[in-house]
Amino acid sequence: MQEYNNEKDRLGNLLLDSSEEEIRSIVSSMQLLMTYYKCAMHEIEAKFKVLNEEFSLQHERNPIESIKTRLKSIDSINHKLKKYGYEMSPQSIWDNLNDVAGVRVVCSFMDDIYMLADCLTSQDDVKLIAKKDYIKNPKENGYRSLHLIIEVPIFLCNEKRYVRAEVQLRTIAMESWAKLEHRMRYKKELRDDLLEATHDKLLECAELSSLLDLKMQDIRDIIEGCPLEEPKKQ
Ligand code: 0O2
Repeated sequence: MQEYNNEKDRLGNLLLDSSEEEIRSIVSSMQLLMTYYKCAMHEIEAKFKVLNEEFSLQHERNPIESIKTRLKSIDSINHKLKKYGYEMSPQSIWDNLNDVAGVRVVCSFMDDIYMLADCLTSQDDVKLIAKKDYIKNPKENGYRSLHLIIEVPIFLCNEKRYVRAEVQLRTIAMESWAKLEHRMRYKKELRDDLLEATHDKLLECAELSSLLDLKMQDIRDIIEGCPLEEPKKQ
């Protein structure tokens, strides 16, 4: 009952003016929907783990540093639907949002990002819906990442259902920049003078991070391009 009441509180406006029975039905639809998204995240995470294992066996290094999954909060879902003028309902979430399930993959090197994205999207059960390459075309503030909107099947008792999710692939340097920028500025209602005073500095940091990525990849290419030293004879 505790869980039901918490859900009830969090669903806010959606539940105003609804009868107890309607509330129960909305809450249970929302729980089912969130379960679909959670399962989709697990499926995608498993796919990346398999790719990481296979690659590390062949190349003796891991292309993936970390994988994080996140389910969008009800508040954030509500906010986004409102922003785009959609109503808040389970059907509207399903129809209009692509990023309720999110998977973030932090890679060692920039070309690992494209290699993993290609491997994932060429799997025959993965449908690529959209791709935004903020590495080749960084956002105006310097933000870099490769974003994929995909659909993956989840297998339920009596059906196979395709569920949408957002995958973000980025390097360690891109992740550090995005994390700090997110903490300090992203979606914060900062005063105009503060936005102005920090814009160029953040952009400069993003460019330095990008240079770091390129140099690191260069170093790796030199090392990987060289034959291994023969073991010394005793
Ligand atoms: P959170 O808090 O990370 O979940 P929209 O989703 O409507 O804003 P769009 O075009 O669908 O717009 O999304 P886009 O541009 O592909 O970016 C979606 C996600 O990318 C964001 O999710 C962030 O995680 C990340 N992102 C995009 N731009 C920036 C940025 O400038 N700085 C940082 N740090 N992250 C960014 P959410 O749901 O907005 O936020």
